[in-house]
Amino acid sequence: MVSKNDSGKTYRNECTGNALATVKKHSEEQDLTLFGSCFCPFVQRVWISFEYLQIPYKYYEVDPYKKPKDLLEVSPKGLVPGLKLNNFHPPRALNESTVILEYINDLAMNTNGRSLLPPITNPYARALVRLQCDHVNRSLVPSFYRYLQAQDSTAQIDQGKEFHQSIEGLVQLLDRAENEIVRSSGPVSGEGERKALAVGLGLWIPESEDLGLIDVMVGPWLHRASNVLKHYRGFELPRGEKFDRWIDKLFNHPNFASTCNTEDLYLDSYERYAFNRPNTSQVADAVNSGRGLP
Ligand SMILES: N[C@@H](CCC(=O)N[C@@H](CS)C(=O)NCC(=O)O)C(=O)O
Repeated sequence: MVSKNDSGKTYRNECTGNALATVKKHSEEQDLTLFGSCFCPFVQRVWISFEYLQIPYKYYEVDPYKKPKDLLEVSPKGLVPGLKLNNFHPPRALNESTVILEYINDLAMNTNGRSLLPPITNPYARALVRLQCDHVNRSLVPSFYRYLQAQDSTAQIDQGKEFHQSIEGLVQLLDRAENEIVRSSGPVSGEGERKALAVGLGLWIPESEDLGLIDVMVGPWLHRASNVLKHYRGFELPRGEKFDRWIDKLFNHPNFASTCNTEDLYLDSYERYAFNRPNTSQVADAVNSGRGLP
């Protein structure tokens, strides 16, 4: 068990590293404004997708714990991400990372044809991806916070196992989609056809170099598992040739990497979770009281 001292650090409110360079490139007014916070994995989901889908946006850093008025106008609970739609008069807004994700994916499909999902002509493939995303939202994400907030060593061991199992559960769903969509559709004429079948299934598929919805849904937590959980809980991601290759492709994908901060920002920002300081966040409060995440 890794034991570190609580040095009283608080969350950061300015991006660093690659993420800062991306913020600077997206500081001009646009039809869409992404209200984000540098440390937030829910924001990162949406941010990666904006980059991948090549939709113009402005990134606007806000402090969701201070609940500024402009954030509350776009996100009723004052949670990030929020999305402001400036081309309506008066402007409209959306919140909830998963809803914003589907919205900008629809926008992209209608404007430049890009998409994070399998084609609409393959409803079963799309449903399998949504099953993976459902698992991430209902199992993997809550389990990440329970593990990070667990204080005594028995609870940390139990929650660590649960988090690990949750990742294994995702791997099973990734394998299922690969087998049912890419491998078992009868003889394929070649590499090109296999690539076509893999569209929207994401980087898990060895033939694919394109991000899929599942990659952006889960990537931010796997990344924080590799730095925050490793630092505060001594956690190691599962190993194996296929898993390692997926993680490597994901973390090094240009659209993923361009939204990542330097590691110190994550370690500082998550110290309050690791020591389960009271009133750390609505997410932390929900975990402590056994309620569903906000
Ligand atoms: N269900 C929301 C969760 C978003 C969320 O929890 N964001 C955190 C930052 S990582 C937040 O805004 N916290 C502010 C608070 O706890 O008051 C989503 O998917 O967008």
